[in-house]
Amino acid sequence: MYLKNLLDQDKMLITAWSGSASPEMAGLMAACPFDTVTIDMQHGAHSESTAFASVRGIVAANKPAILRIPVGRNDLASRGLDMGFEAVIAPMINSVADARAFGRAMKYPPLGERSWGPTKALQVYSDFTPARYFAEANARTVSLAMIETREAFAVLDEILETDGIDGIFVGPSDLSISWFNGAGVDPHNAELQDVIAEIGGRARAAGKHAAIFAVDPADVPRFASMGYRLAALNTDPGLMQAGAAVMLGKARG
Ligand code: 3PY
Ligand code: MG
Repeated sequence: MYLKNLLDQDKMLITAWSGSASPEMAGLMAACPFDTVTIDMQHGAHSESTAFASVRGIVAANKPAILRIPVGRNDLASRGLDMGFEAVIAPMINSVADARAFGRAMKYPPLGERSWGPTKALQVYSDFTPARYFAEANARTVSLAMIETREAFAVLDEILETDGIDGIFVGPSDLSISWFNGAGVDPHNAELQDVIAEIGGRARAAGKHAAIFAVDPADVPRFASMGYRLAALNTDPGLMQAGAAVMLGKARG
């Protein structure tokens, strides 16, 4: 099922987060009971070739593929869609101009300026003819603007109204750094939870998707109660460490 349709079901979706530059690992995560897999090109080790090579394995597992681009790389947003990613997360969207530039790269006219060339997407989704892809792409592709600074929070409503922006994705770690002016990384800070709740509520009130990164599994139900409907659950190294701790603990009694 397409991500857009999964999001329309209005239940909390959980995405795996692939930072290791390995299409095999991304495919393995897609085979786990996650709802989607996100390939991270901002802080993850993925190159363009490992990111693009990951799509087929994710789609083969019948899961939507999501891409996080590096800061300001809107060229990779449209290219990622061309390669078959259904959604793109853009970090550090701190102004309406940032949001507008991201939205333009994600949507064909009249909403944006995306250029035609979804060759790989048309192969991956064999139910699409070029005409049908063009007709449906603007409604089906999902653009998520990362809200992770005070500057972004100050213009949240304007970002939510920007053409081509389908929703927001909160980065609680960067938001904590910005909110407390560099005092530390504190994504679980109590004051910050009120800010995160307000962002989720305002996104939903504007009719937009609310997504967020969860460091701990216990964060996910709390974020769901704030209106979020897509959460990333830590990272592939994090899963490995948590799994190793459980298995080694049992093995060593
Ligand atoms: C953040 O918490 O700042 C993120 O970008 C999560 O990946
Ligand atoms: Mg961040």
